[in-house]
Amino acid sequence: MAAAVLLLAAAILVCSSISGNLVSGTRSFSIDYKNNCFLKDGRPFQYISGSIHYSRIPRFYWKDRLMKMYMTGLNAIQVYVPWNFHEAVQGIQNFTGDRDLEHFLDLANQTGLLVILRPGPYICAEWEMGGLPAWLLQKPNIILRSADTDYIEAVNNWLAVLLPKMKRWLYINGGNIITVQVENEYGSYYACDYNYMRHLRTLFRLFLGEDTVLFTTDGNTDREMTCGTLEGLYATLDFGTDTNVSVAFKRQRRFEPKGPLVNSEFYTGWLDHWGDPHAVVDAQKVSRVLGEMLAMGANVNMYMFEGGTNFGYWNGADHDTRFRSVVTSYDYDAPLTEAGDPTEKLLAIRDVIAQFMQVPSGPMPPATPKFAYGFVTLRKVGNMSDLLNTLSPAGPVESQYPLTFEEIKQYYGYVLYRTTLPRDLSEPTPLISPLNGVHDRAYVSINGVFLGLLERDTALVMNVTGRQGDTVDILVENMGRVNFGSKINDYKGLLSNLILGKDVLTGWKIYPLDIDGAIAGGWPHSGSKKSVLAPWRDSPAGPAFYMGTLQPNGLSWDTFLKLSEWTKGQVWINGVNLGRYWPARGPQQTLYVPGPLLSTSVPNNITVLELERAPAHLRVLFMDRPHLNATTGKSR
Ligand code: NDJ
Repeated sequence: MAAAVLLLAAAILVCSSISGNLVSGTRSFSIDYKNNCFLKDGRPFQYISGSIHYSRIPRFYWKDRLMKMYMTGLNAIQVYVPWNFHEAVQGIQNFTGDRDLEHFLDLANQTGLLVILRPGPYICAEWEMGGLPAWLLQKPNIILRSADTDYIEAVNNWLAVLLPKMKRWLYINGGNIITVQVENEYGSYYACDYNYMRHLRTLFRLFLGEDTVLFTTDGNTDREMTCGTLEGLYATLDFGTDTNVSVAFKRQRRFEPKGPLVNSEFYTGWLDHWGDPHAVVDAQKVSRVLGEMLAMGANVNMYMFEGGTNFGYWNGADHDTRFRSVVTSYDYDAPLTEAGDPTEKLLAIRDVIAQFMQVPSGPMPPATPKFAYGFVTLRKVGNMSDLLNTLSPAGPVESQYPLTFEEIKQYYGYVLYRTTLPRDLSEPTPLISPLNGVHDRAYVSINGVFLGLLERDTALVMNVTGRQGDTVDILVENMGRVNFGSKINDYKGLLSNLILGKDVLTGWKIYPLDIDGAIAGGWPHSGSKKSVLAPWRDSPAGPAFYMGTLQPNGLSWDTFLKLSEWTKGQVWINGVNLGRYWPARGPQQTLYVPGPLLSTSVPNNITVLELERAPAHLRVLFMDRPHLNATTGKSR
């Protein structure tokens, strides 16, 4: 083992001792296979990089986070491009506002950071469907991440838009992108389709030219490295603090006998799922292993350096033994917190980097100020079932049997399925999802009275009573599509029939719900009269909307929203969807509210969709610190 380390170190020494031969005026970035390193402008170059996802940070804060990364001593950032974030509707791409990728690249450039670009088309990243647009699922048998013709056609169209935009940002063309990743951990996908990878290689070469350094990243096993790598794409791997560094790099050497050592994802922390313990990774371990890799001359990207937030419906999910959705926060226990604040871990990392490179002088930019705005008491707007005229302006789609979200072309959020009871049920009668077809959670009410819920992989039966002809409302929540593994064709809604006693429920009215559209249009705050709800409609149970206002106090500082004793739902402030809350499951207890969202002069509108049960106090609390670890323990 020690010999291996020495050998690797020797290779790097050669690398750093060669003299560069920069042809003046030209910019170059390449791999030096003779001396086992990258060459930038003809000189040996080692990157120390951090992952940051612009899609998880409000644009306003991009510069702040980049500056903190620069001041830690990083010389590069690693960036995913989530396809579905840019092309929500097939054929219409959005690169404006929070999606202005080129502005982000420009800010990084101004800050002095090079870029390792990961344009996918699949990215994993605990992001909805691993970044793939859900409209791909309109082809029911599509084989994602393969040479399937429907998939390839969509990929061709997307990359023909994205990659030409990236070309001028390549370092060799005057920009800051030094390397470009093809696909993402392809070797851990079952398809192992070399034709697909070859096709991507052709596309990337076509749009980015022959001189761009293209690479792949795979998990640290032979199988993954075998299926994920391809000639002409430099093979790198990813691993965390519990991996033996020299053993891992020896594996990379088996696939790339010469060239730079690269850990493309060195895990500084880890992700959280609802219901699991909060993940933490020890700062000392991170700095020790980072130091070990840098001493070998390895190029390292820390995943994540700044995690950010899964705003709206952007969280992904895993499905190994059962479906587990990822929480709203993507804090990741990373060196910069979800709110972009430097941590002890960051300072420890900076100290390690300082042993190898010159870290910029001057103080680390401070944490952005936080404010505890205190309690706001909400009031009920109404039950979901009573608000369909507002929330589903297009009205229902009628169908004998249930249709999926994808079939009615509503890909995210919530859809309401309505039918009637086929017979009197005086005794509690089982409502069953026999094929585990509820994706992912169904909230069941009869005549507006909440009776309970069904949950994918977890609760496939509940009891129902009522009379023939009663209205059955089933609100179905998409909790985020699977982003990793073989189950990424993750259709949402009611995927199969529901059985009530011995009857198959039929004759559905399926209401697509444009909640975000209604809220963006001012609902329920503008023009909403204080409604008087009939007593059974005023029950705290079942899917319902609540509203309130946070009075301006002249500040627009970051804050954290705690919904103590609320059960599960979604929150909007001033029309911005902050994500899901689920304190009952945890571990996340507070939602990050970026300060720039808040008005200093007019009341701030809060809208809550509570899916199960609101507390009697109807209060929410704005605190000056996050609470993400109601439980702790798991680590990686
Ligand atoms: O490349 C992947 C990255 O995008 C590698 N990871 C990361 C974990 O944060 C992230 O998704 C893996 N994800 S291996 C699978 C997680 C299984 C629980």
